Amino acid sequence: MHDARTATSIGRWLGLAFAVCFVTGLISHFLQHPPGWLANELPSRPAWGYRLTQGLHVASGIAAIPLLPAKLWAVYPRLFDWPPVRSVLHALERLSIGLLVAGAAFELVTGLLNTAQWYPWPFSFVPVHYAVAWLVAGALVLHIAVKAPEIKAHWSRRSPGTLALSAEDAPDRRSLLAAVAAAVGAVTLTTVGQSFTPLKKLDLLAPRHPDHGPQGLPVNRTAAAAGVGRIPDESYRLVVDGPRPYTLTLAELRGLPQREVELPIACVEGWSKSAHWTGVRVTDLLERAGAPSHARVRVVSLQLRGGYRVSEMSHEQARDPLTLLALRLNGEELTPDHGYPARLIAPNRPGVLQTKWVGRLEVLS
Ligand SMILES: Nc1nc2c(c(=O)[nH]1)N[C@H]1C(S)=C(S)[C@@H](COP(=O)(O)O)O[C@H]1N2
Ligand SMILES: [Mo]
Repeated sequence: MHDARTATSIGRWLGLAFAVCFVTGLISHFLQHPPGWLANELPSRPAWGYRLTQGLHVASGIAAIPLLPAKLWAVYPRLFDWPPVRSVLHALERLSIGLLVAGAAFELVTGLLNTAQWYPWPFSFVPVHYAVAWLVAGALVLHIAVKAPEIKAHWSRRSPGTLALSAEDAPDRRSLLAAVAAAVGAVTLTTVGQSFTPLKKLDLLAPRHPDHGPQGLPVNRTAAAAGVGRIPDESYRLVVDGPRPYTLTLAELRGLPQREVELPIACVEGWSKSAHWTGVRVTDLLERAGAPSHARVRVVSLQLRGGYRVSEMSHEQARDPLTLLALRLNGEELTPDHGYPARLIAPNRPGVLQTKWVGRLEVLS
């Protein structure tokens, strides 16, 4: 069970999980933290784009959690190879494996704790998780390149390298691989329901259930936690700041043409759910302020403190007919926890950028 065939069998599943996790993580990351040159170019379609990339990111990361220890267990006797280093090149290769193992374990642990919104470390999660992802990707490509001849020799059961093994080893390996597959299946089936809602009945282990929350939708930060409480109707104002700035009362906002859209909230922590939203098209509000069609837009919450009180939209996201300043959710007025009296809902955006308790739209030049 500690031979190259076992390592190859588990390794290719682990490699696939890491590849999916890396690519979807990059897409999700750029949708949440675009570099300057990309900030006004983010696409608003497909509307479910972020829901898919972040759902796959979290699911592939969770699937990798049983795969990584299984792979390490299959190869650990090699840690004690003698002599420990045969050449400078060999030393460098072993060093890169050390980096790969430490980085991979770090990504899976920090990612998993992030899904539970638990940050028991002094550093900022996003930049560190992102930087280490590149390190792991580089070390993994190097590892696959170095091991390519061995991987090739043991790719299939009928590969020449595999045939040389004694027949009585086969049942042990089959049991091990079956156990690993069962573990991956179990952790996947009991968590994907947090975003893949057809399987929500099986969602037993994910921190969130897509149905649990006011108006049938989970809440990450409640109004109380954000320190906004219930905003009184009489004092609420929406300020639209552009070439022709104006202010609307809640009654005026409710008097504007209302649209209904179906869009998901997809939280970076892994849960997502589609909902029906009713409100005023942001593009109509911007048009009235005389905003140029190519302008970026900043959305500012009435929340006074906290990282997610402000978000920005590319012109395409701001002008998409699906993008609403929503007043209603699933046929009812928003509850305070969902952003009463008005919150942003836009296609292909991370949940953290779907700003609640919106008080201001700013047209950026
Ligand atoms: N002003 C403000 N808006 C916010 C947040 C926040 O902390 N403050 N949290 C965001 C996060 S992380 C998510 S996932 C969504 C969740 O929306 P919901 O609570 O209505 O489901 O709101 C977003 N909007
Ligand atoms: Mo979120």
